[in-house]
Amino acid sequence: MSLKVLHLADVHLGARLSNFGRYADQRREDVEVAFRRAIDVAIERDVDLTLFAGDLFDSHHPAREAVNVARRELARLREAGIRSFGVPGTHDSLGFADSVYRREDLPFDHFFVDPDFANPVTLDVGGHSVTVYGIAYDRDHTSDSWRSFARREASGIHIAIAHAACQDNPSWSIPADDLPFTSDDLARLEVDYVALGHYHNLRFFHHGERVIGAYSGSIEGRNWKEAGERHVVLVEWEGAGSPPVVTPLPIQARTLETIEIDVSGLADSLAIAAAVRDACEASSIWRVTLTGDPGFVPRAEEIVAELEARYGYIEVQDATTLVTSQLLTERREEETVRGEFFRRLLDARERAEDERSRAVIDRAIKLGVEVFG
Ligand SMILES: [Mn+2]
Repeated sequence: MSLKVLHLADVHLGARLSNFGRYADQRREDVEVAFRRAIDVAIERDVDLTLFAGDLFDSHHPAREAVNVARRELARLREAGIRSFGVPGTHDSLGFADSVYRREDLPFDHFFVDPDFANPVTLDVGGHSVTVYGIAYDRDHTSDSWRSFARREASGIHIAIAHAACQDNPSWSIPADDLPFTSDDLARLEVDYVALGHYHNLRFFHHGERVIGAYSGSIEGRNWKEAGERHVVLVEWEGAGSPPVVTPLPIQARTLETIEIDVSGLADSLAIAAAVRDACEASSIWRVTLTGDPGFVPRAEEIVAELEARYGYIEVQDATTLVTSQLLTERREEETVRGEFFRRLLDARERAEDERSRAVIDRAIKLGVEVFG
């Protein structure tokens, strides 16, 4: 047999994304575009199953439009004959009496609502058996869920879905709601693949050489911790017992990217804007950190205003220093109040013991340049 599965998680439909300011509406569109693409990929690749590992919605009570988007995309899977399995997440938990999953009849083929893995579903795919386990965390009923997992006596491929937090470090205190587990817990399940949600960056888990599970990550970058490509994971088996072949597929509508640009030697803020244009392609959303010593105070707001039309949304952070500039070299020689001001700051900077104090003094020097010239 061969089996093809698409694993996705952390779609967060209905998130406000207000951290993108005036561009928030467009970012919400971007999430929908990425989600539509994920469903397109499932259809184009002709997968047998899709697995939704939680946080399909950003809240347990999402806006009507978000519910409609989910309903429409799940219906497309159904029309294409692709079966879909889901579990709730932490954002869209079943624990709320008015949880979206209690109120809405979404067209999943199976949505797990039990507080443990005790009720898997065994189904027939092309004459072969596939067993899918899922869990919906419930603070009143879930106890050591990972260790109580029992593999069902069924031939074929076994897959688990969970929205859960990997405890890489035993000293981390992860709340029980986040269903903490270790890599060993995953290996002990003895299933063929664990589709995980919760952590928003792609990560694979191995047992020896073999992949035993993954976080597929968010499908669109929600903040700067989610920079770079966002994925869904295609998982394929040649047959029961064979290791899965896993392929992360980039799915994001727009990539968040960060870059440092040394602006030493540039003449003014317009020149900096031009340098950003050269370094950063328009298809991505950027956070630009300016470094070096430009000899003037870069005006981040001016640079953003200059570039907004091209990027839709862009952040500019000024991490430049004026310490070695010609301007400061001249100022510190002056027998004036202004000269004294800069001398004292530069002395304090030399004595500063950490990066943070130096950054504060660099900021004070820039304010001085603004006030005194
Ligand atoms: Mn999430």
